[in-house]
Amino acid sequence: MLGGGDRVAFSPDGQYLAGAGRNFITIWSLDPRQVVSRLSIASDRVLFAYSPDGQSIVTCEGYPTNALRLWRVPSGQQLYARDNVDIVTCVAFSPDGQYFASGSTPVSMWDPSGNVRLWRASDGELIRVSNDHPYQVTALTFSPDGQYLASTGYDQTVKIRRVSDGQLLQTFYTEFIPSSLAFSPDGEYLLVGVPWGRVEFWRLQDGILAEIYDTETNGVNSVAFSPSGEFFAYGRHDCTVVVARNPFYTPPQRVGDMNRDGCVDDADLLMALFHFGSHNASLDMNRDGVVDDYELLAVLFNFGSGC
Ligand SMILES: [Ca+2]
Ligand SMILES: [Ca+2]
Repeated sequence: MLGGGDRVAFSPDGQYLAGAGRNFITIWSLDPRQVVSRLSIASDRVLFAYSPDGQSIVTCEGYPTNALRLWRVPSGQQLYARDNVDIVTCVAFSPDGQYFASGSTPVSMWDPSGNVRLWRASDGELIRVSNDHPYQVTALTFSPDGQYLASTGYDQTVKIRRVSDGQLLQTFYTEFIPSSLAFSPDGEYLLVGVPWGRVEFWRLQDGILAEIYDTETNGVNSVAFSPSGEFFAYGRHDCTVVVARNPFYTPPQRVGDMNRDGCVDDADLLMALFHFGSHNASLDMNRDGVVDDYELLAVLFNFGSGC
């Protein structure tokens, strides 16, 4: 069906499927099942990414053009092209669709121009180039709030830059070459996949390597979190996907659950009563500076919830 395609992706709304083949990307609609458009690519190797609103696709060609193009989809109209962007190895859109970032292999080892590029999606203007990884960039990803861009590569570092001004905020040094990155949905951890047998949790608040998984992790080439953050998953070279519990997941606090045990009951009611009028910040659920009738009513209206 895909004509030798090596990349596929559903549109964010699930209505279309895009598949990369040699010299083209095909867009199919799922209902009715038919080809909607074909994007012509001047290379037999191409990477692509959907914009978050599903209205466009960025494509990154290999040799000889090394071009980057933005397309309107599903119509397949090309909006612009930028040639000679090194050999792009990874591409990602920001969550608001305003930017996309590309990582690449420098044309030469001594090319000092940098290989993490930030582009404005509306017109393809190059906003910034960062010389963060002297060799190939293997992965990059935006934080869920779109404020940060993390990248990694053959130099065995992970760099986190602020998108607004490009300031380098954090550098993590990894023991092996990472293949993949994913921010936790709350933005507090960065998951780093390492093909040589590790999945690492880096805590962003203080830059600590908070957890390492090194069993059943040989050949990790992709990592991801579930949307709630309760689980994480990684894909391995042996075509196995492993799903595991996120050790740092904290469930959202239930309204009225003063002692955070997952159940609103008499213990919470007594806490609301005994601390009525106090300024105990941990019990002040609406953060207005005082434990008062708001907290008491929150317990009463949700009494029995989660029990
Ligand atoms: Ca409780
Ligand atoms: Ca309050």
